[in-house]
Amino acid sequence: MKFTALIPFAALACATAFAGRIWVPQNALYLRTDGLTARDGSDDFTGVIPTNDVTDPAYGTPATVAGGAGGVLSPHIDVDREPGNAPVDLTGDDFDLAFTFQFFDLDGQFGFTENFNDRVQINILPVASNTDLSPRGEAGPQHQDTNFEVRTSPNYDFSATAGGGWFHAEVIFVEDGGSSGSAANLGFGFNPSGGGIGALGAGGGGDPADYGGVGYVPINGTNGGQAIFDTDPDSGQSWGSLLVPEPGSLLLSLGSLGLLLRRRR
Ligand SMILES: [Ca+2]
Ligand SMILES: [Ca+2]
Ligand SMILES: [Ca+2]
Repeated sequence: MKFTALIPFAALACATAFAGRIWVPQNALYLRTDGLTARDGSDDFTGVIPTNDVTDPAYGTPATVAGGAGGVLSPHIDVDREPGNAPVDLTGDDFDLAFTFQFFDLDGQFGFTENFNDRVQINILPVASNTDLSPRGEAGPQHQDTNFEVRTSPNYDFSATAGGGWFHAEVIFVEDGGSSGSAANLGFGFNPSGGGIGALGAGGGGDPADYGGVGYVPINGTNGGQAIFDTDPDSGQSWGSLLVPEPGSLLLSLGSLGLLLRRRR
């Protein structure tokens, strides 16, 4: 797969740089790790987490094996149906898909839903801003669903701790064998108001109609359309991914992005 084919150019055209950091709105970072052939759960959630270092030589690698590195920008987290919505690849067996992104939530209460076959893990960390991923409080409780055809809908409530603001999300989807993707309806979604959609804390039972697809309009089964994130009144941003080049390479990185844009035209 060509590197240039993986980059959402419209998003990069909107990307902005802050003191050596590049914010790419409305994109997640994605990596697929193949070769996780254990079927006893022992290699669940071991897929490589994307790095947001744009200077990583493996950046743009669509698939890797344990020990690899890199990340691919994806304008959506669409895990609904095989073969997948590029660059997300749901074909084959024995892989993990790992996504990271940052989002703003005004009151610190929100929820996710998933019905991914086979398994899912979600980690949420309050961070300083979309251009500073320093923690600003304790991480939320780690959510795991290791049942392959059960919808789970964890809610989060940071209102009494870190409060509203920016959050870093890390989501890992596991496939062993058989089909992969959503067992029914929306495979993975977000709701910006955690209250009222099941008990707060891990495992609330959400209606898929109350959750939106991240960065896309789902077309399979019940769903709430495209997810809506709150807007940060300071930056005007709602969700996306921060890329962090080495300080000395910022101009090189920006120049490379510009070169890609010119080549595309
Ligand atoms: Ca496995
Ligand atoms: Ca909220
Ligand atoms: Ca499966």
